[in-house]
Amino acid sequence: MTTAHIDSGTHPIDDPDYAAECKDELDAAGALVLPGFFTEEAVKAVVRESAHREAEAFYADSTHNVYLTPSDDSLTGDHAFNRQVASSKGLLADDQVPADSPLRDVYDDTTFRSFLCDVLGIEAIYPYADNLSSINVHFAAAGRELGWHFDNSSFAVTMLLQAPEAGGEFEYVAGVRDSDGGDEGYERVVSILEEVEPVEVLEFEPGALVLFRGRDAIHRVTPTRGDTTRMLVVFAFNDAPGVALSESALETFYGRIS
Ligand SMILES: O=C(O)CCC(=O)C(=O)O
Ligand SMILES: [Fe+2]
Repeated sequence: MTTAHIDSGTHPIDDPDYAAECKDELDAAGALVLPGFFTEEAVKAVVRESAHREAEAFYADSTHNVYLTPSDDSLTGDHAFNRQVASSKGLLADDQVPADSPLRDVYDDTTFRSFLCDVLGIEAIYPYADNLSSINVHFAAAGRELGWHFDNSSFAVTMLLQAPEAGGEFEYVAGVRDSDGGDEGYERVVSILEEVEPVEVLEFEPGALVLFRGRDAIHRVTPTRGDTTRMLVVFAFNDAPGVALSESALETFYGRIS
């Protein structure tokens, strides 16, 4: 039985043919958008339980390089590795998501998890072993953004809760680096940061499920414009059990380690 928060009439996630179709699309495009994956009621309930907690969100207000690593003094300041971009969005960590939130029903749903495995082509997925990383709610009020970066994890699973009036667009360029092959794509990174190489926009509405291979595709979310905060859920999984983020990563992303 699939949780009622997922519109399984439109998206029959327990049908192997449907999962195979979705896998083909993800493999071909590096991203998969399934509009109306979550019911309107579920989206509304999560907005209702989260919106008033925007002030409790943690804002790192940091600059970082696109590789999310410390800079390297042996390289020049304008090297792709040392160029800094700004990220100013905030987030609620897993331990701030209510126990009875629809987000937990979705995250724990075994049909949903096996669908994700089939689409991603992996055997099994597991929650994070720490109490902060698994389900996060992101907020970007006017002027806030997420700077260009590559993800550490090979895949991301998100759901938009609330779209801003303008801005807050997900921009990306696929295949900029080949992390397995050791090519960090320095030249293209510089060309994208300098707005020479054109970028793509991934369009999605509230309630859509978005699967994205962000380890080798550089991506960002442009600054929100207008009075409506962009709100988005990130469902984070591991392909091995018992994995926690390091204390330094927890400190960077959440400002605390537990
Ligand atoms: O907000 C989004 O749509 C993408 C979030 C993202 O790229 C991330 O959390 O790494
Ligand atoms: Fe990302």
